[in-house]
Amino acid sequence: MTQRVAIIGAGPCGLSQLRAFQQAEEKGEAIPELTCFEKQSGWGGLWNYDWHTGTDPYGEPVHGGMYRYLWSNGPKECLEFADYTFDDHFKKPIGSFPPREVLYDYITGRAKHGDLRRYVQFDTPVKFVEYVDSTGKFEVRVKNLVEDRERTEVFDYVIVCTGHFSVPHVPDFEGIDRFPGRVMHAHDFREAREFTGRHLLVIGGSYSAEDIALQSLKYGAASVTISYRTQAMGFDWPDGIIERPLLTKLEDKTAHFKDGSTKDVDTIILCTGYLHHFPFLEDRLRLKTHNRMYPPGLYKGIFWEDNPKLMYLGMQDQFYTFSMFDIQAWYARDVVLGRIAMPSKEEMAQDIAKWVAREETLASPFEQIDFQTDYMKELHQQVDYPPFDIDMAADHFKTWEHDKEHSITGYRDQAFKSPCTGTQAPVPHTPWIEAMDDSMAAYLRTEGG
Ligand code: FAD
Ligand code: NA7
Repeated sequence: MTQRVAIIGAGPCGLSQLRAFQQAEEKGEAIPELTCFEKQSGWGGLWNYDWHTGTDPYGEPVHGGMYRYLWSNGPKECLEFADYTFDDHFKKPIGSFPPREVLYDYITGRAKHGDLRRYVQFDTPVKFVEYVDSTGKFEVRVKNLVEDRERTEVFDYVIVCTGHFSVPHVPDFEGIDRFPGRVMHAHDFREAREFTGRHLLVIGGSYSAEDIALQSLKYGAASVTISYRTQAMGFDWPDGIIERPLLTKLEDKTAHFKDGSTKDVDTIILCTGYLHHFPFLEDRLRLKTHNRMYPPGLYKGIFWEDNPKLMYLGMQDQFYTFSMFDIQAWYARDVVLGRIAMPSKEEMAQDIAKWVAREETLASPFEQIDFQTDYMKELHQQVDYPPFDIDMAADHFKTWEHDKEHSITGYRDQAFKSPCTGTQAPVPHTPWIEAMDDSMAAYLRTEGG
């Protein structure tokens, strides 16, 4: 009997998974019946910009947390699909740090090319997944939002591709409940111009804090104070941005920090990360982790140790994104197709323990890059994903780290070489700090063209 595979989510991971199966089919292999459930009306996951905050028109929690004026925060060469390169899609070299719409066009371009839409049921969130021991299958309850109707289907495999950057982590701070201005999480940030002339307090010390602080200043905020818990990002911030240790309390508009300093602010943006949150999975199937490079419990970073017929893609903290999702998807596919045999429980546990132990020794971003590169290589060598120069991609990440140290406002003006095609990206026609228009048309415009 034909096996059935449920893919939950049609973001980059879900689309990678569909593409992986489709590639096997193109090579003449029989593939299982695929059904991808997507809660939104469109695909592309976070890259599918959604102006809503809070709940969507159906009362479902809004998934998207990407905002206007979001330019890629890493070189696009490090996320390139080896089986559908930027040259394949854009037919000309493009810059290394494109805005969101360009990457959305790229991801969905491959999906359209392969007519992957036929597998996707939109407006259909997965509400609950249970594994039935007696049948060895999953019962998946979904809701058709348009018809307001639930139904249950049975699957042999479930692949969770719901991402882990959409349910905000919202810590409490003394006095924040009486703060007389706006308090929001990065997940609800959409339009930096809302804060023109404002004094912002951004709490967090990672990518969201860095980018929201920078772009708020770029679009006219009067000042941005970044408050970190563990470590200052320590970039050479432009005038208008300062870093302070952790917020200890708020008294009216006055923020007090651990070093005794204070600052009056109008708006607070919590860039305090996200929760791995899977309320739609029964407890014994649910990955419980914070954002880390190798969440324990996932063999090869994919297979749920207690029940490897359940898979998770893209659940690690990410340097690599789309290319890593592809490699994971190819590997997951090959296990489903029986091309790769799963080892014994003991071997799985040992393999996970080996990676987790190494993760715990990682002392710098460079070591994290090497770690994720080795992880990618290990999976890549076992699947027929097209070859690409992954060492070049790893070097790009290290150069990018240096570029950021050198100039946090200028790193997006650098240009990298493709590890897939060797194509050298052009330098952008407008420096990022001066580029106000984030449309694809503006970005792809060539001088004089
Ligand atoms: P997502 O993109 O989150 O997609 C998950 C999909 O699953 C969504 O379509 C969602 O609607 C669907 N879904 C969720 N729950 C259900 C359910 N119960 N039933 C059915 N469908 C469901 N990466 C980069 O490479 N470069 C960047 O510049 C970059 N910037 C980022 C900026 C922000 C603000 C954030 C939050 C992330 C950024 N990322 C960036 C990382 C980003 O997470 C990945 O690029 C990528 O989107 C992850 O893909 P995914 O498929 O795992 O998850
Ligand atoms: P990350 O990278 O998971 O970082 C979360 C940040 O939030 C991190 O700096 C944490 O500080 C900080 N945090 C968490 N809890 C607190 C509390 N209680 N107080 C202060 N600070 C806190 O999430 P991001 O949103 O930055 O990035 C996620 C993705 O979005 C990423 O892929 C980007 O591409 C865009 P810590 O350093 O642990 O002390």
